[in-house]
Amino acid sequence: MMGSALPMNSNAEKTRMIAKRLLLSRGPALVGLLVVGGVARAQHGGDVWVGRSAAGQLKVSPAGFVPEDNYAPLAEVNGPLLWGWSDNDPGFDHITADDPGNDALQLQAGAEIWLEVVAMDPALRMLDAGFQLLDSPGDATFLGDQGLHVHNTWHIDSLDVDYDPEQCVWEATFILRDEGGTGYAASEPFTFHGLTNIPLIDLDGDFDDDGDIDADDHAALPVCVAGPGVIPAPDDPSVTTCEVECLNAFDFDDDRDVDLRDFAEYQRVAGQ
Ligand SMILES: [Ca+2]
Ligand SMILES: [Ca+2]
Ligand SMILES: [Ca+2]
Ligand SMILES: [Ca+2]
Repeated sequence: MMGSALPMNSNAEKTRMIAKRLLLSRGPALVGLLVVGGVARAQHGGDVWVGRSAAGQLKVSPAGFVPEDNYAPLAEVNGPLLWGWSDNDPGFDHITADDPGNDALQLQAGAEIWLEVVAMDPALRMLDAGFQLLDSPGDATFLGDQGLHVHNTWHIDSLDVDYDPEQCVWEATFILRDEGGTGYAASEPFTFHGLTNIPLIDLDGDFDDDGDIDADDHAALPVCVAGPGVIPAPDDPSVTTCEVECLNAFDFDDDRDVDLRDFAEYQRVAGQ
């Protein structure tokens, strides 16, 4: 690995401060909380699978966690180190078997794979096993060789001055790049669309989760309907501004939209 790839900017200082707070507060027990995985084991279906195309470009396999299509709910955390929401999933795993149908092949010996930030929403950040903070374009962390398997820490920071309480989905865009002898081309940028602080639950039409389906729930439906194949974009602060709340309540067929098919199912359960 090339030392020059380590970002030596203000992030290094931020990282040091976090590590210091960590070690001063609880020591190794907390370190253990932040560092999960890294050992070879069965391929994680909930992880991003990293591989390459036959033409030698790094890529994310569509057979694993698809950043653009999958929600990743983070769990609430209330200190002493992190406030807001955090989780070690999704992680990054290597492809363990060639998948020619998806042009997603295993990495070869000599690969040295890095994850680099292209863009990250305010109040969102990633911490790696070395307590490096990734939140700005160009920040990068080493994922490993051809057998990489890493679970970094995602964190939505509720104390960040830019934290927006009306936001419920955060985005992060990365590229993968190779600094090893394999010399793979960098991946296309890929975006985690669904890092969310809202638990994914099936509310079966009960939008306000009060055990009934009544006028309050009816009122929320039009705010959530966006049509087939379209992720809801609710924009009524008196009801919700959160797509995940809409999908929890009204996406009966679990295809990330609220359309006429969902409406028909809503009418059925509301009529019971
Ligand atoms: Ca209700
Ligand atoms: Ca009610
Ligand atoms: Ca649909
Ligand atoms: Ca649907």
